Amino acid sequence: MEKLIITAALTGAETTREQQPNLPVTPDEIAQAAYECYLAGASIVHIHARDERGEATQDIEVYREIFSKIAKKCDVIIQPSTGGGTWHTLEERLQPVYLQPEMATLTTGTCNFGGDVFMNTREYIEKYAEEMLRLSVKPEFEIFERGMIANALDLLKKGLVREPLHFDFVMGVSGAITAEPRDLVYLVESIPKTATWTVAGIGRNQLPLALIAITMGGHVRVGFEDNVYYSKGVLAQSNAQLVERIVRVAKECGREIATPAEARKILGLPVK
Ligand code: KMH
Ligand code: ZN
Repeated sequence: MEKLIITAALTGAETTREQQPNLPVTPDEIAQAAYECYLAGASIVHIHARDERGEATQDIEVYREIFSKIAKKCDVIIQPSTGGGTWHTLEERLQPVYLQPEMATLTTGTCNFGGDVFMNTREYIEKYAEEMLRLSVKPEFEIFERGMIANALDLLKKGLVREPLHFDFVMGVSGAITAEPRDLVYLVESIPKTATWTVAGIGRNQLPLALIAITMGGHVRVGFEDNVYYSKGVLAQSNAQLVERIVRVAKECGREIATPAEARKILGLPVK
């Protein structure tokens, strides 16, 4: 099996300091959390920016500051969100792509998201893909429902994305796909054999799905965006603590951990 790519989703748009007092929010805190996760074994950091009030923002200048602070500390792959929060406009959400990060997320369909709707129209899905192609930013398809895979493959048919494709299965969001093992198998069997995939289980689904991915040959995303707990009722101390646990378990299963350079190779990213 290829080495394990661990993504740390550090902040998210929805998680609050009330839910997780150690949530990194300022550019300095996010950069420090990224560095700690890199030291622990993460090769990708998934970034959502926050403004001075701690609210999610897609402001390009805040992303610029975060990227520059992370890059000064380490060579981890920086992957901003184009999902933002459900309340951001589709134009706002695209902003971090113009900083030409190595990767960015791309959700290829609309779904319910708790009490909200996470809107991704076909027009904008294609626009996001076109801009990422033009700026050499590799998309990570955020798959909240099976139909989103079909839309991603449609982008491939239209020449708007290049192989190898990379998918992140986000499982257990209220209103979208559930997080049963059979759901994960179904998603994995629905993508091309040449594609890579990672799984982000929401809340208590994070660890069980990560364990399945480790043994199936997939990759793993953990972090406060998706889950603030270490175990039932016990808050995690940091994003890095969640990464460290995956590293320990993966090694026990005989799965080595990818460095950022090795992750670039696995994902088909240009070597830095
Ligand atoms: N916050 C969610 C509505 C992404 O980062 O690309 C969307 C999200 C996906 O978090
Ligand atoms: Zn996200």
